[in-house]
Amino acid sequence: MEQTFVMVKPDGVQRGLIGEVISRFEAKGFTLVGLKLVQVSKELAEEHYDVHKERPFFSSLVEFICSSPVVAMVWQGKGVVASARTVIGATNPLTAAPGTIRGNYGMSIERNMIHGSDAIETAQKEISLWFSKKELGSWEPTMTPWLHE
Ligand code: IDP
Ligand code: MG
Repeated sequence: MEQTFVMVKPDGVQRGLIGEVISRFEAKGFTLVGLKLVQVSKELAEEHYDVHKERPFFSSLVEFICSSPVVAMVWQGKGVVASARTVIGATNPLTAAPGTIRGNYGMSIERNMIHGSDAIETAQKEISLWFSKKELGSWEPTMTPWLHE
C-alpha cells in the first residue's frame, strides 16, 4: 500500500497545529502508520533537504528545522503521496489555494508549516530516513469498507 512522509515543521508545532494536521488526514480517510516528535539533528535535516543543498535558502532551512521539535508522520492509503500534496497546498502559503493547509494557515514560504513527500520514490526514501521498520505499525482500520468499494 502506498505511503507518504509528512512532517509538521517547527512553526506548526509551536503554533499548536499538530492536531489540525492529523485531523485533516484522518478525516480524509488515510491511515496513520507512524508518528513521533523529533528534535532534528543537523545531519538529519541536511540529509532530508539534500536536493536543495545548492539553493541559497538551504542553511537557513536546515537551521529552522533544527530550531524546535517537529512531528514526523507516515500516512498510508491509495494515492496518498499526490493527495497529501494537494491537501498541503503550494509551497508558498500566500498563493496556496484556500482550503489547503498552507493556504489556510501560512503566510511565508520560510514558515510554511508542513512537509509532504513529492513522489512515491521520494516518500520511500524519506520514510526510511526518518523511521525504523519497528516504528511503523501495520493495521487496517475497520472503516476501510466504508471508504472503498
Ligand atoms: P515543498 O515543501 O512544497 O516540497 P520545496 O521546493 O521542496 O517545497 O522546498 C522545500 C522547502 O524549502 C519549502 O517547504 C520551504 O520551507 C523552503 N523553500 C522553498 N523555496 C524557498 C525559497 O525560495 N525561499 C526560502 N525558502 C524556500
Ligand atoms: Mg519538496
